[in-house]
Amino acid sequence: MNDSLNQIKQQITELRSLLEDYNYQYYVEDNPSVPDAEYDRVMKELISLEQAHPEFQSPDSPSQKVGGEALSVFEQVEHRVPMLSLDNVFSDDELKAFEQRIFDRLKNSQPLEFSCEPKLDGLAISILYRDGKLVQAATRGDGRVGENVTDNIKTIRSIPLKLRGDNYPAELEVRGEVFMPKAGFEKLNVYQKENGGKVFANPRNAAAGSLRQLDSKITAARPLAFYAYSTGYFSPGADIAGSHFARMMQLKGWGLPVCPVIKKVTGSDELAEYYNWIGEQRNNLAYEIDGVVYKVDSIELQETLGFVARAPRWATAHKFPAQEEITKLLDVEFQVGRTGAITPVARLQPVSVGGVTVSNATLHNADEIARLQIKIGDTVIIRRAGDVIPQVVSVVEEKRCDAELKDIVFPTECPVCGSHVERIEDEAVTRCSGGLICGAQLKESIKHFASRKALDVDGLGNKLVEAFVDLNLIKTPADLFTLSAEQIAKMERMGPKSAENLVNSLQKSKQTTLAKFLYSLGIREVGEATANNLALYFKTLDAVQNATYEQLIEVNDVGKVVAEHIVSFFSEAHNQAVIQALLDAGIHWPEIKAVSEDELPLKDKTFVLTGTLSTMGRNDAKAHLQTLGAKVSGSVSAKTHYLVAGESAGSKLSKAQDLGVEILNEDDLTALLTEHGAI
Ligand code: D41
Repeated sequence: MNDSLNQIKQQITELRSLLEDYNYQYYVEDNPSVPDAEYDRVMKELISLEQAHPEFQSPDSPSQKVGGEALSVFEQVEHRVPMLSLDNVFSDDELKAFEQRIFDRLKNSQPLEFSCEPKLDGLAISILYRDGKLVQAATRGDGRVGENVTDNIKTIRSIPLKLRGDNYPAELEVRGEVFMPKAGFEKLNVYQKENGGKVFANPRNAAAGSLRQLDSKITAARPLAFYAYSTGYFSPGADIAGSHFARMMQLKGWGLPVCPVIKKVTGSDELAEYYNWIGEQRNNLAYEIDGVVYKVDSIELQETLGFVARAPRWATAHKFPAQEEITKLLDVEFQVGRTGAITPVARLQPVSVGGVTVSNATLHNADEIARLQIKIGDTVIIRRAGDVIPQVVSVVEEKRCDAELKDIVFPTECPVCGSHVERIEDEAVTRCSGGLICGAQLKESIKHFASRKALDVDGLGNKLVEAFVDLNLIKTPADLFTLSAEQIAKMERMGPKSAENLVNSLQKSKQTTLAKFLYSLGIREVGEATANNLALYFKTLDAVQNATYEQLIEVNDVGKVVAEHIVSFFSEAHNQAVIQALLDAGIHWPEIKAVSEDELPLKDKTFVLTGTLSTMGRNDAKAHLQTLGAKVSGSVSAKTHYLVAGESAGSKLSKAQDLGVEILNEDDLTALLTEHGAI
């Protein structure tokens, strides 16, 4: 064999062994070491090499056997009807091609009916009902043989032990996905962390790990759920629908949970519409999904189309772009925030994650670095979710090359100002002790001071603030008001007109409210709502400045920690000096009229908040309501006057409906708060 052929053979062997490792970690250990996208890429590379060199093809290559082996500790179950796998499409073009292949095989290109549903990120199981009773449940395994997990499946609350009605087949196999809703997953991980248990990387792993417990009591304590998505074997002659959608509705009638956003559509344009529709709702769904699934609705056509390898020709998954990727950690830099918190930031080899190029990720703090056991030079998995800063999920140990690694050393001095750093016991955060001497803290404080919810200085961008500080033109927020139009006009990208505008908006910002002024000072843990409460309670700046710890904890929403931060802020001479300078510069606000408790507009009204509020946090909403005199309670009772129901509201909403409590949505709440001047 010549050298280059030898090299290819070697490459194939390496790819196979890599995939075998990945498969083992994914299927047997429930602990994937690489993202799906990386697995797919290696598999694609192997398949293309094997196709180009059939002489190296082998029956035991992972390309021939996509799936895992059943664990020997569970009894094995052979599926009477194999559990098929699903092909994927990733683009509209691939979707069109999927539809075209169906037209070609059917020799007919009339628009087809499809049944569509989300692709849940859980694990597939098959449940056998005999005479309406649940008698066996098995994991998919490799599609032919799975594991007997009957005892565990029986513990899942949404899975009925007996079917409803009486027209179900004598024997019926129901197939579907076991998954862990997001909220349950978060709770489980908090519990696991507190109790020294295993923390799961994602809801899929948590679901798989929970189902594969030898002790079903453990499974019973896990928040698992189930949606049916097809049928397997059923008794011949059974009265079962000839359309997938209708069949799902039959299952629903027999008591099985079916995903509520299942929909029947016609033609591939409507498939794409469904994909976009679900994509928009993705973040609001109670469970994790990684795409949608399209199935030709007519069972007769499904049978005509049949399957290739082990995937049906009549169905496909349309995946969302990957949210996890693999890349390299090039370096770690340390950023200093407004309160001095030092955050390690990972500098990454740029990589596209779901269409967005990511080159930085947060490493949070020293504990996180220790937990990840990460070093500079490591290959890492990063995750991007919505608009939040990307995270480093884990290190890919297999790709570690010791010679290239460098330890991450947390600084003992502030990287910006050189002041010593402190880490308070029991706190994860390391802080620079420099206060406003530290350029980084100063820049962030001034940005905060001028931000929209604080003094709202129009036309003062972040870059401009940084340049002012770097040029030593400002050393405190009060110095902003000493800047002349001539000085500003000399700055980069500024001219006489924009300089004049900035001077005007600085002048305008001097007219404010006590609440905004308190918020603008950037006292630790004093957010917008707390500042509002402080202003309403004390009414004057003097009173807030002189408030004792005991007085402060009387204020709604002010706890021990916040009270301590407030006292300590005002006891610092340099903070007092800045406040005086700001007042001297002309910052002022209207006097707050003394309103007696009796006059508060929501006095004697009890509110309960539930679900997710998108424009303000529940804490802020609570504080705003309290400033208007309302009581905010945690549970719904006959004494509740209003329930504010955000997105994904659950049992509190149904209880309130049962009790006839008035329900407000987020818009109603905003209108109410605006009407009474709370926001
Ligand atoms: O939600 C899912 N993960 C899901 C998986 C679904 N909604 N439908 C599915 N339909 C099928 C066929 C078309 C074969 C009945 C599936 C899967 N299969 C599947 N899950 C794991 C392997 C295959």
